[in-house]
Order: sequence, then structure tokens, then C-alpha cells
Amino acid sequence: MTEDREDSQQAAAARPRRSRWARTALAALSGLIAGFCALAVAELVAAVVRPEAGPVTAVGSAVIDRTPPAVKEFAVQNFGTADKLVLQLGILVLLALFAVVVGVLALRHRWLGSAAVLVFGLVGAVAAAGRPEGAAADALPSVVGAVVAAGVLYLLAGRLAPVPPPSPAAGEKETEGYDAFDRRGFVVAATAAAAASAGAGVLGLRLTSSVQSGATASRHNLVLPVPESAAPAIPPGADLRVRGLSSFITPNKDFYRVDTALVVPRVNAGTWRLKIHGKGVARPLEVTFQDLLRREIIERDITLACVSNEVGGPYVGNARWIGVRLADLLREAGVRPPSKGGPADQIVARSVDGMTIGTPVETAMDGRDAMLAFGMNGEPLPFEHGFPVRMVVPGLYGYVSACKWIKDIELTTFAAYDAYWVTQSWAQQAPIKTESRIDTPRPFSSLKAGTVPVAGVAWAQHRGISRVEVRVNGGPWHPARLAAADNRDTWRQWVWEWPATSGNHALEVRATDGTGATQTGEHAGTVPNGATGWHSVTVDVS
Ligand SMILES: Nc1nc2c(c(=O)[nH]1)N[C@H]1C(S)=C(S)[C@@H](COP(=O)(O)O)O[C@H]1N2
Ligand SMILES: [Mo]
Repeated sequence: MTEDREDSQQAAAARPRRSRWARTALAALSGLIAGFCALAVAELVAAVVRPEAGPVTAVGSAVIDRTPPAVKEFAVQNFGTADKLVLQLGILVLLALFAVVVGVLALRHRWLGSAAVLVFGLVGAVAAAGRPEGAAADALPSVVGAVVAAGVLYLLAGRLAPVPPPSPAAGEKETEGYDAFDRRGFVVAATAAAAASAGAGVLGLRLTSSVQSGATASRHNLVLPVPESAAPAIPPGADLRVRGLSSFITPNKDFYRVDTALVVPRVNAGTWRLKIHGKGVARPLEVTFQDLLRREIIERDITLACVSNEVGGPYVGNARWIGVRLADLLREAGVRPPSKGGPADQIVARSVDGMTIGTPVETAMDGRDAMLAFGMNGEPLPFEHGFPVRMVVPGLYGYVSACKWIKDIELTTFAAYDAYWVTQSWAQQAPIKTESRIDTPRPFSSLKAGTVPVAGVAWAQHRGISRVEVRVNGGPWHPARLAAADNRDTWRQWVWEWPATSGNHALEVRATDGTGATQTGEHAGTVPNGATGWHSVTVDVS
């Protein structure tokens, strides 16, 4: 035996093990490519069907729908508005892990790998079509994506299959453990699949953004009308301008945002329609944005508050809204409130993203300024806050009144229909509870002894605020100085000059509303109809 021959025999013995590892790694890569392909193709189809029907968004939304309120609260408290990003990244990581497993599975069982991809597609399809208002077509992106990806995986797994060993030449013994595969074929197929998927994905994103650019242009080109019924000027003393205190008007960029939308809907005002129909609607209406602009335009300052706001929490904001009176439209449609013999006691507002929000007809028509708003603080509604049109009802928590991206209003009864949040264990009806918050000093801050302004906001929409009191370490209540009141639908600032002495102190605040009722000190969580208790801030004075 020559030296030469010995070398090549050793090489032949080493090759199988090395190529087995290479095959497994490439199988995992095939899985990832197939997963990428599924998502990219699905996004392309979703661009045509509905951007929200893409599998990651659909599964994410389905997860949000099924998350118990306590967990949802946890996510909101810990991740804030990043909660949705965290959720989507989580889904992507899980998908990638699954893709690797399926890729390796396909190495041994080609059909099984592809079948597993189809099963996952089914999960996306059910999630998309099963959303409230989800249509059968919403299943398409996931289904098409999964079918194409299953094909790609089948193809790639085929390239990794062992090719038969070359027949041994006469006199040589059979090559043992021969484990070669079509490397070139695999590289070509994998590159082609990845490139085509990237192309499909980019095309999908382009399509979606071109549809959205119509909406962006419609918002950009909207010139807000001059309201026939303007809001009175905000009294000069409404903003105390104490450092650390929330400004009286909350700028749009700082306004809290609470919704279930993983993708902010971008609706074109030019093609927007609102239907008003249902029980006791004598004359069903369908209005365009131009129709709204032809009505009496009103402008009002209204403070919005979220039922998920903990005592002392950030989910409350005050804005100047422009729009039309909801009651005007309802009357035009022939709707009568229950007190005037109308058969419907609930308005169900539906948004383009399938949200349903139930509001009492009686409240919407009792003379308060319930609005269909399209202007917010001097600009068209930001997309995040419901462009082109949203509801705002003074005195009711957002989840029972403030439907964003509204497209449909149905008159029905509370007995006949539970809106989205009600199915998530929140109360059917929820007037805003009297609340107050200490904005400054911040919790756990270190202060110098002397006069310290303790300041914050208090709200009891549609009842107004008549008194705010502060106490230190459970001592006597001291009346705070109230800022000038704008109107009873807005929050009110307050300040108390505290003669602070050294030590650790707990500051507490409570408000009294316009009816004379004082905010309860009894602690209640946010579910089912809003938190109660006095906001308390502990500080260290030296
Ligand atoms: N379409 C839609 N509208 C919605 C919601 C939503 O999830 N989807 N959330 C509601 C809730 S719970 C609140 S508190 C307000 C918040 O409005 P904002 O995000 O403009 O502050 O919107 C309401 N309208
Ligand atoms: Mo809310």
C-alpha cells in the first residue's frame, strides 16, 4: 500500500462524519429559509388582502385577545408601549426555533417536515380569520405562505438527501458510510429560495406602504375647518406652570396611547365611510368625510382617561378636539334615546381593525358634547389616535366611548351584545371615577426642607372638580389651591405649598367633584370599572 492510498482512505473515513454535521446544519438553515419564505409570501398576500392579516400580526393580535387582563396589565406596566414589539419579537423567536426543528425533521422525514409547516400555517390562518371581524379572506396570507414554504422545504430537503455512492471500481471494496449529497444543488436552491422570498417580502412592504401613502397624503392635505362652535379660550390661570406638573393641554406626541392594534391602521380620509344603522334607526346613514365637514363643526376641550390607569398612573390626557356632535348624526338617523321611547340602549362603534366599543345611547344624547372628532390640538387626528375619525364622549372611560378608526355605528341593546372589552371581563358601562394625581414631587425624591410646591391634576369629567386636599403622614387635610377651571369635562390643576420639615413623609391627595362627592380612599384595582384609592407619594426631606 502506498502512502498516497493510506491518506485517501483516512479522508474517506472522516468525510461521512463531517458531512453528517454539515447536512444537519444545512437542514436547520433550510428550515429557517422556509420560515422566512412563509412570512415573506404571507406579507405579500396580506398587502393585497389586509396588512393586519399577516401571520405575525394575526397571531400577536390573537394572543392579545386571549391574554387575561392581569397579564395584559403586567405587560403594559413593564414594557409600556413597547409591549407590542416585545410580543412580536417573541413570536418571531419562537417561529425561528420551530423552523430549525422542522428543517432537521425534514432531513429524515421529508413529507413530515412539509406537513409541519402546513400545520403552522393553519395556526396563523385560524388566528387571522378568528379575530373579531376577521373575514375568511384573512386566512389567505398564512395559507399561501405555508403552502409555498412547505414546497420550498421539500425541495431543499431533497437536495440534502444522500446521493448514491459511485459504483466501486473493480477490485475496490464498497465505500462504507458514504454520506455525500448534492452540495451545489443545495446552494443553488437555497440561494434562489432566499432571494425570491426577500423579493416577495420587499414587494409586500412596498405595496402596503403605497396603500398607506394615500392615507398619509389624505391626512397631510386635510385643512381643519374653522369650528362654528369654537371652544372658549382656556382661562389664563388654568395652567399653574409649576415645574414637574403636567401641562394643561397634553401635546399630541405625549398623549397616552392604549389600543390593541399591532399595526396602526392607516385609513384614507378620501375613501372613509361611516355607517349608522341598527335597532330603531329610522333612516340608516352612510356618511363620507366630506359629509361630516358640511355639518356644524364644534371644538371642545375634553380630558380622556383609560380604565386601565392605576391610581397615579399616566393614562389620562387633555386635548382640544374638533369634530361634529354624535347626537346630531344620531337624530338625523332617527334614533331616539331610551328615555324618549327608543328601543336601543347601546351604541356599538366598530373600527377598521375590528374593535367594538359599546356606549349608552342615553349618555351620547343627553346634551353633553359626545363627538365624532377629526381634529386634535390643532392638527388632524394623528394615525395613532384614530385618523380620520374617532369618538370622544366626556365622562366615560375610553374603552366604552372613544373608538378610534371608527367605521360603523350600530344601535342595539346591552342585553343583546357584549363589546370587545366586556368579553375581556371589563364592565359594560363605566363612567369615569373622580381621581387625583400628584405630579410633583416625584416618588422617592430627596428634597430640601422649606416650602415645597406639591402639585398635580384632578379629574371627574362632566362633574367637574370643586376641591382638592393634600395631607402629610395621615395628618389633617389641607385645601390645595385650584387652577382656573376650563370646563367640567377637563381635568384641573392644583397646588399646595408644603412647609416641608426634615424626615420621611408620605403625601396623599384626594379630590371632590362638582356634585360634592369626595374621591374614595378605598383601594380597588382597575378591573372591572376603574381603580380607586388616594394617590400617595413618599419623599425624603433633609
Ligand atoms: N379601535 C380602537 N379604539 C380604541 C381602542 C382600541 O383598542 N381600538 N382602545 C380604547 C381605549 S381602552 C382607550 S383608553 C382610548 C385611548 O385613546 P388614545 O390611544 O387616543 O389615548 O381609545 C379607545 N379606542
Ligand atoms: Mo382604555
